Amino acid sequence: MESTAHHEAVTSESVDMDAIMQQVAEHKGCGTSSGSGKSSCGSSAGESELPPEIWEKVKNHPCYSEEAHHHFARMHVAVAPACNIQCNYCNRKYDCANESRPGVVSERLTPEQAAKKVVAVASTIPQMTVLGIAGPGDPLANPAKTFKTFELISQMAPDIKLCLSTNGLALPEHIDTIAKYNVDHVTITINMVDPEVGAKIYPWIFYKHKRIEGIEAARILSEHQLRGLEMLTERGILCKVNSVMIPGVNDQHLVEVNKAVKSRGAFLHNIMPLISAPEHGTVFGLTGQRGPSAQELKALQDSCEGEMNMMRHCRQCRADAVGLLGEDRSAEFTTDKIMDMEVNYDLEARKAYQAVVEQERQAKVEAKNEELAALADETSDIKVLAAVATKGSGLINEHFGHAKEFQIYELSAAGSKFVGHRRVDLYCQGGFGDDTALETVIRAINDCHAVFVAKIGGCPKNDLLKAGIEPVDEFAHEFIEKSAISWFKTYLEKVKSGEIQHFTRGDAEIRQGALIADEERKVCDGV
Ligand code: CLF
Ligand code: SF4
Repeated sequence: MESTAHHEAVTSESVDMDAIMQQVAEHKGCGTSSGSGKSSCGSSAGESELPPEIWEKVKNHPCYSEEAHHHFARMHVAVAPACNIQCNYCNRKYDCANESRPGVVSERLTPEQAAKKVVAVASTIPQMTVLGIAGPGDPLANPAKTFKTFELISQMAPDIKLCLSTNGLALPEHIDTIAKYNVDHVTITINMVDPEVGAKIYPWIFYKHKRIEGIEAARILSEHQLRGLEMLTERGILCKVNSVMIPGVNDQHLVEVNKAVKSRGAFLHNIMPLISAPEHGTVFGLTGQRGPSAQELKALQDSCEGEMNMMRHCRQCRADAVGLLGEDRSAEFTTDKIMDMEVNYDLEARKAYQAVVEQERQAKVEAKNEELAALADETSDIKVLAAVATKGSGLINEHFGHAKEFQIYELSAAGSKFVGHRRVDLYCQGGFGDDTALETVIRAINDCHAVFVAKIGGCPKNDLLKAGIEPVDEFAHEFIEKSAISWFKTYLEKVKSGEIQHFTRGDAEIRQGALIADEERKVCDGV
């Protein structure tokens, strides 16, 4: 049954897809936005930098638009347990590490349970706009469950965008079905385009009822990934490519991957850090393969940014994630709870709520642009990073001690740019501060000059200052980018007047484990 409003909208859009994809291909990386002359890069590209048809597709997708991720939520349903390949950064006890950080596992659902869950979440969280299937194995190694789930959801919740994430091995054979179910967005994890590099990442694939190993396995996988990408973009389906950065294995090679996927029409490239703690029991974890540092990751993302749109706000979320990208509300929607929930899918109420969110977002963009105008004549080439404690909505609205992550912005004469996030241990332990956690927070934001917070106590303030990071609480509950630009203007003035000296900060650490809250959740039951 496909005659839904959602499907009709998508079908009418598809008429002009050739032109749209041409426009996507022509939109390369840093575009210069009209008016201010400031650049806006990658997935931070806003309404003024994208063709209107593309903007319509990405404006409320939290992964495809950096701006949207402050306001709109996604959810995953874990309906796909099996996988058809083996990655050296994966332990099958956990969720697919192509879109999830290892160390957490999801509750498996039937398509019917999944559909009920989507309706329950959409009724509770009206800003939830996207449903993704990202595991816990590979969605296309479980095609019947995956497509049944999409079918049910498109009937029950027609305004929700459908999203799929796959390793790509089975992609070419399922393109028509993906198009048939109006899946709006597809992610393919592509870690290499050279089978010799691939053989170091993938020990085997399972293809045509046979297990194939080594370079031949990587060759088949790569061919299917790239062919699948071409077939999707030919049909006007927006594609994102995820790549796991594995230092010494594929880090340099990812520049080549970036070029290969861009030339095949990928809209967005998401280079993610390898997470390889030994306790996850992955091949890379056990052989001591390290992940990249924060600056190594940023340098690679920066070097690819001139080529195409880069995603930098990925949270490597779990296969049953629910909520804004930086939060995890999955514990509110376990199967037991959903089955008892009375749900009322009110499309009009969802639309009305989203219209309010859109207004908030516009206000944020306007505030930023106003502040940006004051930097118009600025010629300094100083760039600094700033960490921000936020609960969402683009506001500095989180206390230092309550932050589970800090968002990182790069500030320069061009304005502010979101460049990543750093997951941290909670400093506040209910009445007292955890000094060990504070050390890890400082290591996680050690490349930043300032940290913006809604509130901070005296002790962490002093320790941050000693570490060379300025705690800033004067912009509590104000818009992040407007405030950060305002602070940066003052910083430049102080440097120019000689009041302070600008210096380059060091590197920072990317946290290797799962969040504490996740570790307290259910034990693994294996695939
Ligand atoms: Fe999910 Fe992936 Fe769709 Fe997003 S996640 S299937 S594209 S709706 Fe997003 Fe999560 Fe990163 Fe994935 S933050 S892991 S990129
Ligand atoms: Fe694991 Fe995902 Fe790789 Fe399959 S595709 S082996 S589930 S990381």
